Amino acid sequence: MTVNNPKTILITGANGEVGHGLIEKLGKLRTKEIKKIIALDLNDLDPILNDKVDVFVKGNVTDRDLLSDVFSKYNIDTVYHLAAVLSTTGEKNPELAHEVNVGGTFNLLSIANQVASKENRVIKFIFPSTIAVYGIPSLKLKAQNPKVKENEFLNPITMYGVNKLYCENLGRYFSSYYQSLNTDHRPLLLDFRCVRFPGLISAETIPTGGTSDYAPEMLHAAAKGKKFECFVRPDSKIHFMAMPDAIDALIQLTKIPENKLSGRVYNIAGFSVSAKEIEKMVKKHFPKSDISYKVNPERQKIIDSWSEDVDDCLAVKDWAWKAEYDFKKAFEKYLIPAIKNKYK
Ligand code: AKB
Repeated sequence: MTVNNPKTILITGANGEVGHGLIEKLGKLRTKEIKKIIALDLNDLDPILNDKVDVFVKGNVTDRDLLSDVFSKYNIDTVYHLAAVLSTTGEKNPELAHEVNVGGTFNLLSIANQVASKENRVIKFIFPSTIAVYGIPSLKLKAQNPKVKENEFLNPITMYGVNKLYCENLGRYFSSYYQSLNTDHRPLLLDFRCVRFPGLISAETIPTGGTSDYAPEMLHAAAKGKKFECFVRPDSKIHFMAMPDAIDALIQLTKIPENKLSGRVYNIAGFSVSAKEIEKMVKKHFPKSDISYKVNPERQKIIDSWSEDVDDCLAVKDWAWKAEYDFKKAFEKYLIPAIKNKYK
């Protein structure tokens, strides 16, 4: 069994928020730890990323032939499968969400698994899941269970959450059980690992199609001197993470030896805050910001069903996970300086 070193990496959904952050970070490791970065996206690559990737492939993760072609051309040993239709867009078009989120993930897992088995080498498959896999039935239960464990409340109410939960299990299946009844059952070489991201806040990019988007949208609107109407109640509480921590989590999880992992799906905690607390923090730094509330009942229902915070002791124990940024530090040391610079 061989593991290539340095790495040849495939990143799907390269133009997305996490794609931007990951390519920026991994781009700096090129030549040392990384041989080649292959980026894939539905749309032309954001020009800002052009010189950080070696190969760009324009295409859809639902196109199995295209993905097979990419795997046969390049000696890929690590996949970051970021392409997804997020929760709000998914509720507007659940069929599309299923096709991309489940169909695309199945294609990649199954092709990566075939290649790993045929070439007798390990392929790591890093998958961002989400707190949307949780579905807490009432605000009372949400308040009573502020820190949800990986195996609790797994009754998602969005297509996106349903898709991600299923794909976590697909990843586990391909890594641990694939064709277990086959008589010539071979060792499984697909190494699937997954983190459940909370709402992410980046200073560089603005998300599209998610439901936790009110937090980054509020901040970016204030920085641009624009009004913002928040679509959830001020007391709505979920947890968030600064983008650099999200990127670090993916990279840390990739590097940890497989025998140190007691599971394949990990909660990771950032900071748990209400929309009102975010508003206050935004106003502290942009005192002229104009923020009001007009609740969208459907999006509110989604946020109410997501956990307020998570118990991440498994990630802490297995790979010493710790977010660098708490709420205050995320704003003071990362978001505010970077965003002021961006819109100056
Ligand atoms: C969304 O809001 O859909 C995403 C998520 C929490 O996974 N940001």
